[in-house]
Amino acid sequence: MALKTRRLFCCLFGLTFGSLLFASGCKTTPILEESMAQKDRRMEWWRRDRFGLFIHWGLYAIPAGTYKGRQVPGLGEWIRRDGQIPVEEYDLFADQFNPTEFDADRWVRMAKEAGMKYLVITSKHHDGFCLWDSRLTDFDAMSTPFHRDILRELKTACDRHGLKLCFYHSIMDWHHPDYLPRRQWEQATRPAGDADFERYVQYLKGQLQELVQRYDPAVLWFDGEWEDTWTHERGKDLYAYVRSLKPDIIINNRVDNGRKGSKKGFSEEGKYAGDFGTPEQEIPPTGLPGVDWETNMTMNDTWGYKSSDQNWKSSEELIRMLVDAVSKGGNFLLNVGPKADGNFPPESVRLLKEIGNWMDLNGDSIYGTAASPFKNLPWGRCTQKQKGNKILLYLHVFDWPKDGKLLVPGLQSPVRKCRFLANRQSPDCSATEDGIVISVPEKPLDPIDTVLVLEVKNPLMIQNFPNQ
Ligand code: FHN
Repeated sequence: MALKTRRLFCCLFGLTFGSLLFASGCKTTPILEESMAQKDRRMEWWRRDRFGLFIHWGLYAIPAGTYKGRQVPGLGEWIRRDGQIPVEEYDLFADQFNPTEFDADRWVRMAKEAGMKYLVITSKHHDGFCLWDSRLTDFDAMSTPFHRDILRELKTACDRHGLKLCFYHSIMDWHHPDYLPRRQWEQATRPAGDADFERYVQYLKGQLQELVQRYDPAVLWFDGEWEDTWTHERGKDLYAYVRSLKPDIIINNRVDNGRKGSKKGFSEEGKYAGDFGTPEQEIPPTGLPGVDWETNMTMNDTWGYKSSDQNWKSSEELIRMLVDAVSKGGNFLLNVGPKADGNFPPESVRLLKEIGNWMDLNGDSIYGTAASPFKNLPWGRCTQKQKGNKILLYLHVFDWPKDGKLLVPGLQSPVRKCRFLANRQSPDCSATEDGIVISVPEKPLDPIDTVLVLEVKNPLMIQNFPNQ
């Protein structure tokens, strides 16, 4: 049997029966016998699109950080745990869930106009509440006064506007009677009793089957994988199970338990299941060659809506974070926590619009680009595209040179073309022993990030100076 056919057979066999075939010496990705070429094909759209919207929405938007007149410290979506709200009391929020202003089409249009290409929404967060019409529980949107299938409406809107719909799904579940462990503070009032974690895993898989078969998500973004009940074996099994439901789906590394702490987000390469790393609220100092990763980031401090959280980042900070992540070979997933009425907070609307204004003129320097070939640029970042025998270098200038001379240190390649991305004007460009010097006007086109595009011949010639 030809190698390729054998691999394909192994892969299908592995996927169909959910068994895991460890790579053994052949050039394939670990965990599941899939060739690197197959993985590259599967990841291609994700690596091209670079920029997505994260949405944390659920019952927690109703208290919005305040419970029984008391501001509860911590993240908005953690209020049941941080407010030590008994499950019976928390469930009552379901009777109040009626986001009459919810308009999936408006949400998706705001994401699209911000330049986002995919949308990751919490199908179920740690509180266990489900945003779709699940046959496996009544703790879902259909059992509330709202009585609508939110994920179905978002799927229709994403298909209409050409965005990929993706789901965040929490392994940890503070509502399901079979999930273990119980929260420390509720063990006396909510004892484990005959809780059966294996039965919970079947529930988890049953809901994932509903989600994949009904809404065809492009990514499953797992979370809540850090408790002892979630083992490496279970992580590998769940990865294979979901891939068996939809072989070309992309799954993050939180399906397994290999992350080095929630702030690092990466798993030990090749040993744990998952297609990309998930650094949270931070951008790694450098990218990791050959490793796919995506920074997930809030616009303020909390993921789920919290009315007291007014610590909003500026569009300058967020645009530069997007560029920084992409310049290191990563994706950027920017979060909005909608309010209980179904509206995005006005600050989020404004920030998405401001980011979209920049992306309208400069999106080419983000989509389909690869990491910078430079170790360090004192004035900003660089992203690049290879097109046949030429390379496009997108120079992202955050700090505008006061003397009108922008030095690209160490670049030795002759520059064929040099222009501003936003208005296509061509400044003078000259080669010096220190690198390429571009004569720029007194004022930047965009004080947040002015993008210049250099076209050079492949292969790139860069001399790295010792102090760079
Ligand atoms: O506990 C969650 C948190 O609520 C939020 O969903 C973030 C998003 O990445 N993930 C977990 C914290 O690491």
